[in-house]
Parts: sequence; structure tokens; C-alpha cells
Amino acid sequence: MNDIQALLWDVDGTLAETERDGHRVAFNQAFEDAGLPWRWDEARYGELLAITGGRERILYDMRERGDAPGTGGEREALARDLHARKNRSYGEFVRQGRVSLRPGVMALLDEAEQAGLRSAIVTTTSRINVDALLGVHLGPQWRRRFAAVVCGEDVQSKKPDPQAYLLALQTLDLGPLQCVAIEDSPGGVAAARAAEIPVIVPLSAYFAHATIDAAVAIGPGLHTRDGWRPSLRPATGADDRVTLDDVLAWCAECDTVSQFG
Ligand code: XBP
Ligand code: MG
Repeated sequence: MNDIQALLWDVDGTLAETERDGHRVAFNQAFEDAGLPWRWDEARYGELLAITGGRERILYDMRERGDAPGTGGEREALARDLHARKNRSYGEFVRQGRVSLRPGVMALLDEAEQAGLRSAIVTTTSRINVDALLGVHLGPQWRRRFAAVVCGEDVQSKKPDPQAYLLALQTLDLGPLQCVAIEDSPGGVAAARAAEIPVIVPLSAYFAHATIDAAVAIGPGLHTRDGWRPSLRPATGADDRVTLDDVLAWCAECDTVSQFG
């Protein structure tokens, strides 16, 4: 038995492949627009995703460069400028239709709403990026579909710190076992688990080979019933996606799995 009353959605990598299709390309655009020769290829960006927060990621990368400004203050100012440029480019890419929702996301969101469950956004990306993505895909009234929207500006410590999840629980007035988090990355899973919330993991492009522990289910995406652990029975009709019943059944079992082993 379980008493799940809310789905807590991560944004980057979970709702959309934002890192692959949006943020990395926008960071490179920001470097170019600022007249800098810096570029992050996919491999380097994959390493940098260990650092949560775009501004923090730029500052971290500067420490390994010979051509970054010398003082802490100059670096801070440049990182702030580059991050603002990056977010502007990201918003443009999203509005140009270059970042789609991952398949299966919209169906589960709709299904949860019809079943009377609440949904919340729990991300540590900037609010402007969430607004751009969901404004395009759910319309200008997107905020009404979520009982809480926690973003990077709302917390002092970003994921893997549990602060964003704890704030969501407080806003929803729910206990951790009344919620299920949907996360794609080790840091996101760690954040939810540190708040004692069960997590299901539709792996994203960048984290397909990461080691993920202590999820209630791990699989390739919400669009398919294949490849999940614990396994799902095959679809009976044409629709092969992960359903709300599947999510609730995984939570009821509440055994945790790891990606490997
Ligand atoms: C994702 C992040 C973000 C994005 C970039 O956090 O680490 O930093 O990569 O967005 P989450 P910003 O998984 O919690 O959504 O530049 O706005 O930080
Ligand atoms: Mg994520």
C-alpha cells in the first residue's frame, strides 16, 4: 500500500534533454558572444555536470584555465555576465523549438492530474529557464499545473543538497513517503534520497552510464516499458509508456535498486 499524493519533477534531463540540446550549446554561444575562445565539447560538459548551477560551473572551469581573469572578483563578474548571456541564449533556443519534452512526460503529467495527484517542479536551475521551457510546452498558464515550483533562487545549496526537496515538501505540506521524485542524475537522486523521498529514474543522455544508487526504479525513459528495473509487464495496447499505476506499484514495493549490480 502507499499514499503517494504528489509527483516531484526535476527539470534538466528529466522533463527534457536540456543539457544536451540547450544549456551546453548556449554556454558556447555565450563564450562566443563575449569574444572568448572557450568552448565546451560534449565530453567536457559531461564532466562539468558534476557541478550543479551554470554560474558555479563556469567558475569551476575557470580554475583549470590559464586565460581566466586573475582575481576572484573579476572571475565572479565574468561568470555572472556569461551566465546571464547563456540563459538568454537558452531561452531563445527553447522558443525556437530546439528543446522538446522527453516522450512520456506529458502523458504522465496529464494522467497524474486526472487522478487527482499534485505535481511540483523541484529543480536547482534558474527560474527563467524553467519559465522558458514550460511556457513553450505547457503554455503561458503553465504555473497553474504545479502545486509548487522550487528553483535555484529559492535555495542556498543546490542539489545534491536536499534543500530544494525539503522546501517542496514544506510547500506541499506532505511527508517524503507521500511523494515520488523523478530524476535523471546521480546528484538529483542523492538530493531526493537525502530528503527520504522515493525516486524513479528515467536516465538522460548524459547520465546513461552514471552510477545511480537507491532508486525505486531505473530505466531508459518514461516513453517505454522496456529496460526498466524492476521490470514492467509488456504493454497490452499500442501505448508502451510507463503509467501512473507503474510508478505507484514501484513505490508500494519500495525496494531500492541500483543501476549496476
Ligand atoms: C541542473 C543544473 C543546472 C543547469 C543549468 O539542475 O545543474 O545548473 O545545468 O542551469 P537540476 P543554470 O537537475 O536541479 O535542474 O544555468 O540555470 O544553473
Ligand atoms: Mg536533472
